[in-house]
Amino acid sequence: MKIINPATEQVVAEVEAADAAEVDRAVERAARACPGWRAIAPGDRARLLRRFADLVDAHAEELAQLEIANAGHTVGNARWEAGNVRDVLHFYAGAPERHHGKQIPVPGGVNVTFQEPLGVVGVIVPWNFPMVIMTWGVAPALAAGNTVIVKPAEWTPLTALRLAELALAAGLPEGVLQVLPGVGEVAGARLVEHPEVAKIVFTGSTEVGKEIAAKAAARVKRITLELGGKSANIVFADADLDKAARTAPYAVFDNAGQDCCARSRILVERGVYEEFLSRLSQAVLGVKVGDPREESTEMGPLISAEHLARVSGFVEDPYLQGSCPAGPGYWFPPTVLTSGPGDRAFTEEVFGPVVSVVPFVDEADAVRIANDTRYGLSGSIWTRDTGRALRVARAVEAGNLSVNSHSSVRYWTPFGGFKESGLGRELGPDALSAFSETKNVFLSWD
Ligand code: TXE
Repeated sequence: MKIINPATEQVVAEVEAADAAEVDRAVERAARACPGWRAIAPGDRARLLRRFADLVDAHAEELAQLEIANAGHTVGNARWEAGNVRDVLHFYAGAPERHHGKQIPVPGGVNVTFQEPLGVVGVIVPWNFPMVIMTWGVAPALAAGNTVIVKPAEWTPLTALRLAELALAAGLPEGVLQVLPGVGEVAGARLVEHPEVAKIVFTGSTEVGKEIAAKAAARVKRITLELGGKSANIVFADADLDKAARTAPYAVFDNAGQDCCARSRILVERGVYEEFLSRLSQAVLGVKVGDPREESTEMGPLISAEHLARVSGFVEDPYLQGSCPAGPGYWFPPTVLTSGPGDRAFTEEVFGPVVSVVPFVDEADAVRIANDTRYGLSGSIWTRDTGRALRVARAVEAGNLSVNSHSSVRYWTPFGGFKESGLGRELGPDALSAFSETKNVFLSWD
């Protein structure tokens, strides 16, 4: 597979694609490594994960530069991502000594529960946040005593491969963490179908997610799914309009809109719609799009020529467009649309720097529009009325909401979607239970 820098269209590496037989061999290695990994004393497993995190920290700039060259991320984003990988590894390194069972008194004895690892876990990763999304699956899976095979996205295997090297350098035993670049329909599909793979963690499109869920159901295989989104950013008339308008572009144009949490529908209370639109337009025209290596750049390119064509297909009659480089590179300008539910861009996940802005009448109308989607991943609510903020937050069908803010991700809190945005939760302490089975043992004293 040719790995292309999306900002320059230059080939940065060539990576071999694993076929089904190679996946089978990796699963065999992972299964062989399982008993040894789970037998390591919890404190020692924790130490190995901490050492892995420390090595990520020591190589943070290298990882960030690799992500910039491979995924076109801005330098600010890429550095945040390397830091997030370190933090997530440290967070779950605290788990092996704490993730254990209970004792439950029962007549005639006691029941004790154990948190048993599942075995081999497959983590299928998309191209939008390659090293971060990989780690959200890998860290809790390893901490809970599983071995892991990662299938990175076709476009973006480089940081995943480097992380696997760092894991080995940290002392993780051979076979505990493997990275297998390959094509989704070949390597990814084989991981999903392999009988020895106990669980699949998948982040990607809702369509492939449904296919994986159906295949996994046939074997009652465990799954965690993080799928698409079409999140609403709801702005009430009493909000700090200046801040809401200034920050709205970053809630959707960050990572060039290739973000499942992108607030790609802005709903504005009718009385302040025109004023908001004018302030938003100024903010959008100010977004600096260009060389992702420059510190001042706020938005980089799209991932590929195919994706650029797909995003362009959504935009017919823009209200406003910012500027972007002409090429080479897969550039698309920050774009504002004012067309509503009749427009495909308002209902489908564009996954590009395109935002639709529409007015609403009252609170009930805002909630109705926000929920009128098959997705339910995230969203924002802007108001100075705390009661209303809470009412709307409870009424919006989404897994991650923020009030007077656009942030969605903190690694010690749960992350995941309602409806077709996914199944299960990642991050936070509860993610560990998605990587273990509870075993209940009765000890008789008679
Ligand atoms: O995703 P795919 P694509 C959405 C977004 C984007 C669209 C398409 O709207 O425009 O999906 O992106 C692997 N069995 N999101 O085509 O195909 C594939 O190799 C097993 C939202 O890149 O779902 C890659 O590693 N695996 C999203 C991963 O699945 C398969 C992030 C994702 O690829 C497979 C990315 C198969 N049959 C895209 N087919 C988010 N939630 O953030 C593909 N893969």
